[in-house]
Amino acid sequence: MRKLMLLSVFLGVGIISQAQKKAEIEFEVSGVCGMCEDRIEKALDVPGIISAEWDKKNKKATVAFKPKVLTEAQIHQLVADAGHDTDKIKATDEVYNNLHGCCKYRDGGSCAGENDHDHSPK
Ligand SMILES: [Cu+2]
Repeated sequence: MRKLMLLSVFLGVGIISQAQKKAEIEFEVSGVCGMCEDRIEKALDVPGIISAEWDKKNKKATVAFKPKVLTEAQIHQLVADAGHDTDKIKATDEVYNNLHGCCKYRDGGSCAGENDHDHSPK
């Protein structure tokens, strides 16, 4: 069982390093709720992005992309354009102000009453 796992790890690494077509980054993105998650992931639904995931608990976005098509800075810009601050690029006040009230992460927005009930202390 253990050998099999090791083997698949080696195979996986081999494929990625051979192709050199995929990069993965993780960075901080401010946000509050499931709506934010949809918005962030939708903003990253563009050619060149293989997968994008935003974790509302730790505010981390994990993005797999093709470095030949997009740069890391462009990815941060896409998120900022959707109204969410990243650890590199801040959203403009204009887009930020258009966010749903409960998504206003800079002003302590919280989506209380949302069906997923996240009442954990901050
Ligand atoms: Cu939200």
